[in-house]
Amino acid sequence: MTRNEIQALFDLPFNDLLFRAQAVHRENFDPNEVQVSTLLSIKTGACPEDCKYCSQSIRYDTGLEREALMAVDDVVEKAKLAKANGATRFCMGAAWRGPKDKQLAVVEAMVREVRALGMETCATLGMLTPAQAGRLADAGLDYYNHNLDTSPEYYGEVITTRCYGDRLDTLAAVRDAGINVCSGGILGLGESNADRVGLLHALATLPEHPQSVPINQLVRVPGTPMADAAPVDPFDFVRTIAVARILMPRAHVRLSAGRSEMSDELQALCFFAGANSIFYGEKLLTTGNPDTERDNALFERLGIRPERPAEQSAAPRRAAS
Ligand code: SAM
Ligand code: DTB
Ligand code: SF4
Repeated sequence: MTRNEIQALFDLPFNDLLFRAQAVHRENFDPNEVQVSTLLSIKTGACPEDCKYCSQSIRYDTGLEREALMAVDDVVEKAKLAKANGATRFCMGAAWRGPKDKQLAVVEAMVREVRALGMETCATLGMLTPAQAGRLADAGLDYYNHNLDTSPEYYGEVITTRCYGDRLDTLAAVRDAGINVCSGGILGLGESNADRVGLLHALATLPEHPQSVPINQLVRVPGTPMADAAPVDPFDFVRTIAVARILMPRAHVRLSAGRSEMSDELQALCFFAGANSIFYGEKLLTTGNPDTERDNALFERLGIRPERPAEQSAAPRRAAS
């Protein structure tokens, strides 16, 4: 798939694009099921990286309170709550450039215990070496989130403390360890439409499609360089979901950050375009998310059911295959 071919999908009349995306969606998924994940920030703020969108970078004064790495028991309590509220996957995020080996040992314990609750586990900890990815796989980690964020050309405008190649290396380490890859991007960083094409091209031409593709709308955080970025045209957001669905037919496409700013009608269009996963629970990592009552009501009004996770295997994917 070339960038020109992807651009041609973006250029389709809206109804034609959505019809195609919905057809692909139906061939691969139950169109009335949406996967439900809950996020927890297990280590907050003071991140050495300079991602211009992020509340947690040490370089910007966002008023965020720092929190050291949480205790394993406290994380397990939060996971139990998320499970009781209906989440089937628990995603643990840390504001690190990458974990130190001692920190990773604590995360491994979290993964083991959350998995023992019968939940799917996901972590997003920054860059990983192949050895670190192997350790997480051995602990039973189901998914690792590591976003490409934008096109390779635009990346340097958003982050200067690491490069696109670093991101691709971590994704390779995760894939090779047999952990499911969760990788997507953010819209609203001031990128052009061509950059959105470039992002989806990069994701869809990885050696394997990511199993999960989060599409975030920038949450504009006061104090960050992106605080006043122009809002995304909602139809362009829907188009991006639709093109992601067509390019990566078997991936769960997640309607991720930014739902608090979206109407129910816009979210419904995103589901129609092929989004079939959300973050559920009142908080993302540091910013707000729709409250659970609103999400439950939306699912009810749209006839959407939460997706039940695949039978949990006793061992991680690597050992199982
Ligand atoms: N520090 C790790 C990293 O960046 O890989 C993991 C945590 S980081 C907060 C996870 C992802 O959240 C980022 O890659 C970015 O795509 C997304 N993100 C962070 N701040 C955001 C914001 N203000 N709006 C939308 N997405 C955001
Ligand atoms: C992803 O793509 N989006 C999530 C998750 N992966 C880790 C994070 C969204 C963060 C939004 C800003 C915040 O709450 O700090
Ligand atoms: Fe740090 Fe991740 Fe935020 Fe970048 S996105 S500043 S790496 S926490």
